[in-house]
Amino acid sequence: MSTPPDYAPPKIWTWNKANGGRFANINRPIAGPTHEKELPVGRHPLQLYSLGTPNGVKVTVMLEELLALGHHGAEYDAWLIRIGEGHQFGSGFVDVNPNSKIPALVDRSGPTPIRVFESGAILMHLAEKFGAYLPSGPARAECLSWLFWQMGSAPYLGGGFGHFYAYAPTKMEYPIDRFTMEVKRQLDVLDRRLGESAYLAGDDYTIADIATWPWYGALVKGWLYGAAEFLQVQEYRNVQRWADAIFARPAVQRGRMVNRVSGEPSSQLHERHDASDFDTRTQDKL
Ligand SMILES: N[C@@H](CCC(=O)N[C@@H](CS)C(=O)NCC(=O)O)C(=O)O
Repeated sequence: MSTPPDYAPPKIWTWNKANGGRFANINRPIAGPTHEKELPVGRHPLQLYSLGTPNGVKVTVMLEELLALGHHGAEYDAWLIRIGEGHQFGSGFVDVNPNSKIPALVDRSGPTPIRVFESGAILMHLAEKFGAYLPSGPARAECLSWLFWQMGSAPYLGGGFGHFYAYAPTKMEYPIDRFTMEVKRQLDVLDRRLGESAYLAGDDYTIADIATWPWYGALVKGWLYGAAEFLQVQEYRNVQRWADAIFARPAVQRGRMVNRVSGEPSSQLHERHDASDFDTRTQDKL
């Protein structure tokens, strides 16, 4: 193993603001707002404050899937929260999500606005509200088990593997090795499950798939961290089959475009306030 630079932790940790690598301007050891900023409110019942990262895409895919099923009550305004610029620390955003992370939703369909944060909670809120993509009976427990598996597992992929493999200012063998081991184990967990059934909860597509695809589907398609070869993602054949089937869904392709700020300009719809925005307001058309 290569030798890491020597580091002896001091007795008491102190915040070295310059030490955060590419996230130095947003990483902080304290919660709460940094500035006053109201959130905008559009005309639809659901107001989403988000960004097109894997956690954000879960929710925009779910909303597009609900609309595709004909649930007009799922019409939404998607507002852009640029986390690299610290928008998640504005007072209005912190009122909706005290954890200062996207995605955050305000459901304004009833007499009192309801805030929902954490992507898994948002998916459950929407699934229960519209009676869709969360099965009843025995498949419900299976669906929730995989949904919560995803919520607990993805931080090892994003915050662990992705951070040390792609973003850390220096490459260190120990954390890369540790998190690669875990991510490959997680891919194998998924591959074995998807060898038993078409989707994670069984025969039907559910919020468990909607939550998992933007992370592990994107990973096996080579869209995350430039790590496809390193992880040998082609070996996970069942995950590949499942990822392709989900990507073929028109609602998934629309959901991926919302609040997206990188890639082809024609694939970026920074804000979504109407279904027609997909045809008229992508970055190549503005
Ligand atoms: N467990 C949360 C994680 C959300 C999350 O980590 N969001 C990231 C973007 S993917 C974020 O907003 N980061 C901003 C920050 O950490 O300041 C969820 O699933 O909603």
